[in-house]
Amino acid sequence: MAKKRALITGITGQDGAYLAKLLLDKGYEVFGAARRASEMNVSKLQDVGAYEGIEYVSLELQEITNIFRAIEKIRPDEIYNLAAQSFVGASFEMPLFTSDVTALGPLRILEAIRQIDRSIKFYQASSSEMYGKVQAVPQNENTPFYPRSPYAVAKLYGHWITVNYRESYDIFACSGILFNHESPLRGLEFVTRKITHSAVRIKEGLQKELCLGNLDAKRDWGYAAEYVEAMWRMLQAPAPADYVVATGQTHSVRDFVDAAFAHLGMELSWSGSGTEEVGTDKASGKVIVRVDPKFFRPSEVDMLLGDNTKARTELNWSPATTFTELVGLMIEHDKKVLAHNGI
Ligand code: NAP
Ligand code: G4F
Repeated sequence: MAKKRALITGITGQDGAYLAKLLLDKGYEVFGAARRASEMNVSKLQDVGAYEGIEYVSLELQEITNIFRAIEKIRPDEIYNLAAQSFVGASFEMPLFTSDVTALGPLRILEAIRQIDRSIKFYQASSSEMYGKVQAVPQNENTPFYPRSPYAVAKLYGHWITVNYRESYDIFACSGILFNHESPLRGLEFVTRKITHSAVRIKEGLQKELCLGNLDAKRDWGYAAEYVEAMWRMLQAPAPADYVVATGQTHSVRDFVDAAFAHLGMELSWSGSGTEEVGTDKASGKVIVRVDPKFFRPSEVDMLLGDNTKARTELNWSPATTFTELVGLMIEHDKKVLAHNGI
């Protein structure tokens, strides 16, 4: 039997690496789409051992012509659209760029599928950020959306255009509403990896303080390597649908900081409040965590908590890694990186 062919956009990102590895292990022919750059960042693909097995294709989501060319040439069975301007904070500074890539990017791919071959299955990387100012707790597939950033508004467009092309043109298109998922491959701009990377450096005396924004924000954090399995399962289901993928547990940024330092054998005491809050290392009496207003967002998502019942029952998917294990594996990775690179 011929191998299935999958095209993954955003191949250089966290999820791109884990999904590529998963599909290669399942015997797929994997085509990885990355935007042309002077040097493509392949470190995450190398970390998971997927770099060699992928055929690379140059693809910019803002440019419809190269999307058509890539799909015509590859004729994939499945397309996973993971590419996006994915950092919420940056979307306030780059709302137009974010909209073009993150909202219109999936439309361009769907339109290419519509015109080239409607049997191509499509996965859209939607986000729990779409719930924003949450209208119910926990959030499931029927919870109304209330986006709070240009990123979330753009993702909401991507979600609805996916639903619309499914309903209008009978395309097997799924929207995965994924809650935050982290890993050692997470970019340093996201709060979890910023914390683990800094905590290890502080422990080793290479950094004095970790400066953060809103410590009270709560997120449903899972392990990325497990979440890509849910993406694949959506495209193997008997019929296309939308699914929440989450752990069903929520923790604050402050909880994450505590867990990271606890894994390193350090305990913090917290004092002050709001922008004056600091975390002090109990053993040394030194302030090692400080709130800095520059990391606050113009509008915040206070709390996310997902209800994964549909994914559990219809896809037989469930998360395995706990919050404490996730923090631990990220810290252990950053310890290795530090020991290896010395920075
Ligand atoms: P990520 O690590 O930030 O990766 C984003 C990818 O998109 C990178 O490969 C990036 O390429 C690519 N990209 C950005 N702009 C592009 C453009 N104009 N044209 C083509 N490619 C472009 O994100 P991730 O954590 O893997 O997340 C994957 C997807 O899931 C994203 O769409 C994200 O918004 C969504 N999502 C993530 C989470 C989460 O918690 N991780 C939760 C819900 C939804 P470069 O290397 O060239 O920058
Ligand atoms: O790690 P974050 O930047 O992730 P955020 O905004 O939740 O977005 C991530 O998850 C979404 C799924 O819900 C994805 F769609 C999206 O692509 C991305 O992967 O921030 C988490 C929380 C926020 O409330 C933020 O205000 O942490 C708070 N925070 C506090 N201090 C900080 C910081 N965030 C960052 N990035 N840096 C800080 O210093």
